[in-house]
Amino acid sequence: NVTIKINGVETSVPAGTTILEAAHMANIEIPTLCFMKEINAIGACRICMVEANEGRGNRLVAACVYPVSPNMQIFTNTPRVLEARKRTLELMLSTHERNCLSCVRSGNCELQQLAKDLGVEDAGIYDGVTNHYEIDGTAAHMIRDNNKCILCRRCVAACGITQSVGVIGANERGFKTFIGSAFDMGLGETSCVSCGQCIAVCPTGALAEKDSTSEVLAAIADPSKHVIVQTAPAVRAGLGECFGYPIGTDVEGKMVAALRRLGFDKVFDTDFAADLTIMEEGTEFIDRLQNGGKLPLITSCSPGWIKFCEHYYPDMTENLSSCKSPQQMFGAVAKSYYAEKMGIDPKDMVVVSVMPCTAKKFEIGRDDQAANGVPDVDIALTTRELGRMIQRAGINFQALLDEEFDMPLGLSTGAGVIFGATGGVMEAALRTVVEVLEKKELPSLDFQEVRGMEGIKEATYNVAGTDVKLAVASGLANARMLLDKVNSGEADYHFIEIMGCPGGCINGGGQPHVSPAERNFGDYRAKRASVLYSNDAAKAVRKSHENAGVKELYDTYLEKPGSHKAHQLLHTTYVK
Ligand code: HC1
Repeated sequence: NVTIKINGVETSVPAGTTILEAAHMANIEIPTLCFMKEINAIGACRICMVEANEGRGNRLVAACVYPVSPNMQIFTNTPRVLEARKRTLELMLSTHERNCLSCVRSGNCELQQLAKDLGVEDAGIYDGVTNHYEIDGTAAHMIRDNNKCILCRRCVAACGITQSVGVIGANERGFKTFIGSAFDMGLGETSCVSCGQCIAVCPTGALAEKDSTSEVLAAIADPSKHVIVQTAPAVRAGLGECFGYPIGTDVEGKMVAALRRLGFDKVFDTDFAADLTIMEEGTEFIDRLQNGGKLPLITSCSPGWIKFCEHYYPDMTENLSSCKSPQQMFGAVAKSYYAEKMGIDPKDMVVVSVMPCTAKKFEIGRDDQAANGVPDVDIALTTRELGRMIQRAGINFQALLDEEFDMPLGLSTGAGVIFGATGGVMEAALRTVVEVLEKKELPSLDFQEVRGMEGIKEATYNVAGTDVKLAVASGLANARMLLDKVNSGEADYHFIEIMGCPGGCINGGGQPHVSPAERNFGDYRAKRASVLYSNDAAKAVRKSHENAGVKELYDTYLEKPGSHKAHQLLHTTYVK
């Protein structure tokens, strides 16, 4: 350890710690606009400047990259520091489109917050020539508005390093520099996988999901439409953050109440379809295991991962489960089984989904996702969009009393809800597959080895005399590492779960933005995941094959898992 002083107060931190980390340990948050822990220590934005004295007088240094040294004195709050930050910010603002009133990030924009904190009074003092960019709306899920970009390059790091996709970077040089795809192609023309991790880290409104809230409002206002909504597992673990609840608060009941007040005809749960997915995918796994099918079987619920597989590992698409994602299974069942039950023409139904994910916006428009001759799902919203709709409708979210989902598509088990955390699909599948193969009840339903936020997890379970080898990866750079091990023959798993976003859907690209301090130093992913595991533990039924609603669906409509009708509605195909 080394002893240093921060603002005159002595403290001791591990050698090699950066000033930024040391200050955090001493409960002082130094503002950052580009820093991302472990992946983007480039010191580009110069907002984290502090004064450091190593015996040669005070010098301004960038706290995110400058390491502490013995007896260093650090000053984070002097007039010189504040002036340096303010000046840098004013320069950024001089080329930033400042239409804060209508910006989607107004109220939680990091740039706006800093301008307020630093007392930037007239952002126009450096005004002069600026660049003007076309908004890129070519991708199904998001827009890029470079007029609001501050060139922090966090999106570039998220895309290239976290996700190993790398379809964006800096184009041109100097004053003309802008972030975009190679040759300035539209994002929709590249091999972007729609994960939205770039949006999650963007400090401003330069990147945002495509907003579909007005389409939803129009559908609700149309009396000829029966408009139903489904909510993904992870939404209940994130939505509360839009209304000031601490990270890790379960707001399932309030969310249901709010959706009813927005005017949806029925409020259902994607978790129902997650249970259904386990029935289909579990059956597929057992079939492949026992009949020499293609292994490892790889899960198919995460559309960012599916697109990644199709673009970057086309030879492995045969390993993918043919199951549609729960979002899509829900829509297919709603527009067939439920529509028939209710006597509604599927053409008059609008299925809206609320997802923690931006790739779900892309998924709804994929080929082979319209089992009933109409799209399985019509509109996919992110958690953030739902938050905005509730806010705009004037619904006092905090004051709402908990309400229950509608039946029959609102019934779910603990296995369905843990889908939203990395390892959850695997655990849910194991609860069913092990019981089916061993023909007896599991003594414990908790498969701890596949829980937790590590990027890659491995486990082997002896199931009915066979050692079943499993792996779980979240985040696409981790997926790449795992798949390379499989391809090289270094690993021979039977079953793999892959989720596109690090930590799984709880950290999806459509979840509420978290502060830089939480993102870099907090454990927001684990806190959100704990909501799902508590929700699971509190359920009376925790195994997908014991979901009474799913059983009835098979008994009265689909016949059995893997049936012809189940295949027609619930399975899909991939492109190479
Ligand atoms: Fe997910 Fe899924 S868990 S993909 O992570 O399989 O988005 O939450 O809805 O479809 O159920 C997301 C979450 C979600 C699907 C399910």
